[in-house]
Amino acid sequence: MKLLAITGGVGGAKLALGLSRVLGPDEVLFAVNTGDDFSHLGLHISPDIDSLTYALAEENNTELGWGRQGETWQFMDTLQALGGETWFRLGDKDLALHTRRTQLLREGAGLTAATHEITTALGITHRIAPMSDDPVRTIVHCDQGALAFQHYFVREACQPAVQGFEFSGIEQARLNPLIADWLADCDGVVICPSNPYVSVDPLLGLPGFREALTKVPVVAVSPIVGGIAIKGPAAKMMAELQVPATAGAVAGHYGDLLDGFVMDNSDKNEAKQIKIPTIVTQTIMVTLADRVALANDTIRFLQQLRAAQG
Ligand code: FO1
Repeated sequence: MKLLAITGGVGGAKLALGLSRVLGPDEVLFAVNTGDDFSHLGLHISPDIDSLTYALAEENNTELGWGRQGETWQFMDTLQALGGETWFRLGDKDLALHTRRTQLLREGAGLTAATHEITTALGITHRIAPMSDDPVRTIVHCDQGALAFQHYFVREACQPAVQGFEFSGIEQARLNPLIADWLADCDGVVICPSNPYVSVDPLLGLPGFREALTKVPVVAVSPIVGGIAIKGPAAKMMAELQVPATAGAVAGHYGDLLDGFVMDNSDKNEAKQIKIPTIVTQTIMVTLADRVALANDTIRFLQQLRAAQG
């Protein structure tokens, strides 16, 4: 089974780790959102690439939900003492990764090549494919005006009420050829349990990507369980966009793109109302075994859908 997994943020990275334990590097490619990227302190920061990188390297900081485990914060403490910006926290080891990426980009490497250099150095064998090497930046339109994503998410701590999203640069951005080539001969696509608006929609908005997905079965794993987002502001955003914070509303958001939908056991009563094939299982991932079990459920589901498509 050769799959493309679409992911962004911590929730998606959890399932991605599970998939990486079940499928080898020639069986799954991770397509990652770069709309959260920004330039900060002279560094190119790619948070969703970092979340996935640290998850696959099993270096992720599970307390913070971002960055690296076992961090020290001398850079931040010293920057604070020098009057620098410290609202976006960079651990000392994490800082080295952003510095290395920035240096590679400055030397002319694209984001894909820079990411490959870094993931290889961290012993990761699976490929992480940024959705594009061209810049796409998520702008959050909210009651404070238009905010760059990290200003909304970190500096304002997701407090502003969202009105809509804009992906600046997306019309000119080219879908990563690695992803396009993979899609041309893969067996299915998994949309990991990521925020549909800010982690998945940037990929779906890339010229040609949505069309390329129609050739293979696509399943999405709901990031909403029992009316809440396990991680992050998805449920809050849905409420502010006057969308019910339900798994069914996530399936509706993706519309006719989906061939199947994976929901949590706690939402099984809702499954009946969903018009596309649906499986109900445990989607809350606490342990590595949970991640692997959900990966196996999702793969089996795709295999069934593919067999049914003939
Ligand atoms: N999120 C926070 O809430 N506070 C931070 O200080 C913070 C720092 C940070 C540094 C590197 C990185 O890769 C991610 C970081 N994040 C932080 C998380 C980041 O804002 C989110 O992971 C994504 O943008 C949304 O998934």
